[in-house]
Amino acid sequence: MTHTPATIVGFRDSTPLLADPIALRARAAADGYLFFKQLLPKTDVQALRDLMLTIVAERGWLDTRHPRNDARVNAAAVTTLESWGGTGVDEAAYRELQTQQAFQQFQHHPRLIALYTALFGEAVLPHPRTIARTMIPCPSFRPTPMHQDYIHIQGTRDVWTCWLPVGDVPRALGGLTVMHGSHALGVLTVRAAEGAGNLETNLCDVDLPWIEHDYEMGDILTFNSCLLHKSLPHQWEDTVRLSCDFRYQPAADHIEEKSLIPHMKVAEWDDIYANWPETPLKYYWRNLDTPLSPWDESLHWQKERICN
Ligand SMILES: O=C(O)CCC(=O)C(=O)O
Repeated sequence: MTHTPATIVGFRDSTPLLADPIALRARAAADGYLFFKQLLPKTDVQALRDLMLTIVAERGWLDTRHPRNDARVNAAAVTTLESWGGTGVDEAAYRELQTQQAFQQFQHHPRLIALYTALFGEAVLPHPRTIARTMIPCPSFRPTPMHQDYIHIQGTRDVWTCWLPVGDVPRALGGLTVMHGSHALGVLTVRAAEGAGNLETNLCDVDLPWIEHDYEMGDILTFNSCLLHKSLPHQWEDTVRLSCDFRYQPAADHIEEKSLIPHMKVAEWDDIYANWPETPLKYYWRNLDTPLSPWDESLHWQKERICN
């Protein structure tokens, strides 16, 4: 018999713990995730939203009868759109976003670096592989299945994802939900699935609650790479959901090589940097000498019975 986990609405805000790194790490270790209300200035996130929406608007995917910032879909224009690798847009649109300095440098936001420095208590490596999701509700769209990022990232178990809503993301818009304390279950087996990542965790008889939240622009959720998470159903069929996934780890820990290359190999770094001015952000990780660890392909094979 399978068990249906309970659902809780609303994260506890960890902002007060930023001044107390020991308590911050204790909560992170116990829960597997941390939520920060208004960690980022709204104006900074709005600039990123403007960039992402400009790229989709230029392709005719937004309904021009509404203000661009409302992110309303031009349903007639997206009937044949295929979400490339779970990014929500096609490969060309995703490549254009990935080449933007304003997008790539967002993960170095001083407030994010300060958060992960407090969490790790040592120098931080933001993973060069950055991910954006411009989730356009089109016929081929599928919500992100339940998974652990470790399967896709590997390297050290001390990688934390920053899930950054780029705009308000109420639950009905399909924001991220996490299973409280599930990082303690270890690395679980997977099966093939539709939606970002194309792998879903096999989960049997686990009595841990899912936590959902109505995110406001400026909030961030961060979680350990073994924490189970998924997106909620995208119920607003006329509105795009925008978010980013940035990953962070202690710079001295090992990393799997694919975390150092652009997401989905959408471009080479030289192409991404082609129109940037000179900046230390180019190839920033090469100064850190983070050791490499091998990829374990066997984590992608299903080894257990399927319970859900
Ligand atoms: O935003 C989403 O739908 C998926 C994000 C996610 O699960 C991830 O990047 O690991």
